[in-house]
Amino acid sequence: LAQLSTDSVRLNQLGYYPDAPKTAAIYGAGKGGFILKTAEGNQTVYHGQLSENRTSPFSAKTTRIADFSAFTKPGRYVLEVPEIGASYPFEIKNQVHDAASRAAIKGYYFQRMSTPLPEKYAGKWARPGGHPDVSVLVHPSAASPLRPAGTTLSAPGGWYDAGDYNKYIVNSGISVGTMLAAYEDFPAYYDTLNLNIPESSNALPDLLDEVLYNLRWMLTMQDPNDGGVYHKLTNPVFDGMNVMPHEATKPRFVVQKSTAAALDFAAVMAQGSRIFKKYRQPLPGLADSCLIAAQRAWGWAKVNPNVVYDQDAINSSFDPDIKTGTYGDRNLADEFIWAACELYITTKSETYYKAVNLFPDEKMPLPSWPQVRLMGYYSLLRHAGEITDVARKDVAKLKVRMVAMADGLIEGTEKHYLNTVMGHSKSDYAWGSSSVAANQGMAIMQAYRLTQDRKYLNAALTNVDYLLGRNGTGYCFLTGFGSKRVMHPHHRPSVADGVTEPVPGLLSGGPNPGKQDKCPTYTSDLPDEAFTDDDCSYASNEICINWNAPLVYLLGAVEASTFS
Ligand code: 9MR
Repeated sequence: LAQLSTDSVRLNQLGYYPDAPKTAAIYGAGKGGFILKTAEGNQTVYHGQLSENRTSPFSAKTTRIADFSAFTKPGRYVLEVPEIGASYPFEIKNQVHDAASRAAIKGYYFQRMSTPLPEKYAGKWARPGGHPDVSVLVHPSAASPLRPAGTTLSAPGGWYDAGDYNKYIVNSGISVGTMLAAYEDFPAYYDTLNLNIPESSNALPDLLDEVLYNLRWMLTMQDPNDGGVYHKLTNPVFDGMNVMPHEATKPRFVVQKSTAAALDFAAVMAQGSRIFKKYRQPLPGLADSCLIAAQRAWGWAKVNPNVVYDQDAINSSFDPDIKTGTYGDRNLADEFIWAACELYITTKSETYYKAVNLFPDEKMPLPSWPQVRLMGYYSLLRHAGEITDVARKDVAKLKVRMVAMADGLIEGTEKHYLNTVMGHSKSDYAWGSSSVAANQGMAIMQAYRLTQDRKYLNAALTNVDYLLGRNGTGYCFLTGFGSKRVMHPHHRPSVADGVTEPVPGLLSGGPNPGKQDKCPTYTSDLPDEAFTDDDCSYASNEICINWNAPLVYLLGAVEASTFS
């Protein structure tokens, strides 16, 4: 008898909503049936036939799909395929992603800097505060007459970007924008969601409290003298892996201002302004401060429309050299679009709408840190009921395009070897591929919101399944969740804290055939399998705020929608 393998049966390791589609991908050719058994009593409750063989375009491996959508009874089950194997146990129940949705937001609490994380909120991942950032040096690349090189400024708080200890405005921008989008789209869901964070008892929903922790830091990155925004706050070089936040005490710098930083900052400050307006108590003045900050950053960007952060150029002119992440986007047209959209929506001033060409072509590029055009479009669609005449025709066209984009993403899912939207093309497996899956899900949810057609919600769920286990690696990519778990993310606190389990609620980057880290433990070069659960793997197994954010959106979206 062939050895039965759990890894051959890939499914969402958390489970499925009773009324949602439910499928597993079985690795291995053949024909035949599958059964569902209760996880505890070993009782067969359902049997079905596997699909025809399918082929992965990346590995030429064969899979078959087990579809048990017709089975809707809540409980804990395993799926078994004779002679192949049985899955990990999973659940069928309402709110099956509730814990994951909360944890993905709470992951940001664990990324907070300049503050201790007491056990009350952080459990066994409690730690002292690190990086006060109250005496940050002005790098020569950032020097101005009023803020000369070597003087200091205070810019505490915010989230660590990723497994490293630096903070980057560009990446903070898309992360905050995505989380605020989640709030704007599903306020009723988030208004009551308690995350057990220090602000849980205040009048603000916890999601907004968490976002505010980073937004307040972002405000400190604006030069009050000209409205420009420093590109990042960073050590010159990355710390060693085995260093806790409070042990990382090297000097920190703000570096050159950039147009991308100013525009991403302007976008989220404008968006934040309209959201925080509702909370004059306990936040008097915050909404106004955000809007003023947004307008000043926009003003700076209009005068400085092409200041790119070019780290090599900076290092050839100034000391010390800066070697940390660059987020050095060179095409700023989309950042102008995003900022203009948010400023227009918040102020209703058509000046912003007309300031740049918001629709230079018909493209609908999936969001990522260097590509934020759709962030602006999502907001326009969300606020379609409040726009002025100037935008009406465009937004009507945009609706059609948004739905067409979702249709394009969905096409082929039914016949796909994993039955997911993720992984139709090799290019999906970029650095941070998990965020591609999550952003595809977020884009498709926009079509669901526009049409209320259930096929979009079902399609978005296929990528939830992908992230939680139905993928080429068999891993559940969210730390703290699933049976085949990520245990060794490239995340300094998780490496250095002496706790066996990594910090929970963080999304691993996922397969990346680029393998730029040259980690020795990869076992595959295949696009959908080039992943190693090893902390040396910053290219496949780091965590990052702009990857968690679309997961927060997607999990919140499915929890807030029809199924729960
Ligand atoms: O997510 C970023 C990815 O798109 C880039 O290809 C990569 C190399 O520049 O950098 C990634 O971002 C990293 C950042 O530079 C530093 N903090 C960790 C980020 C995730 O790996």
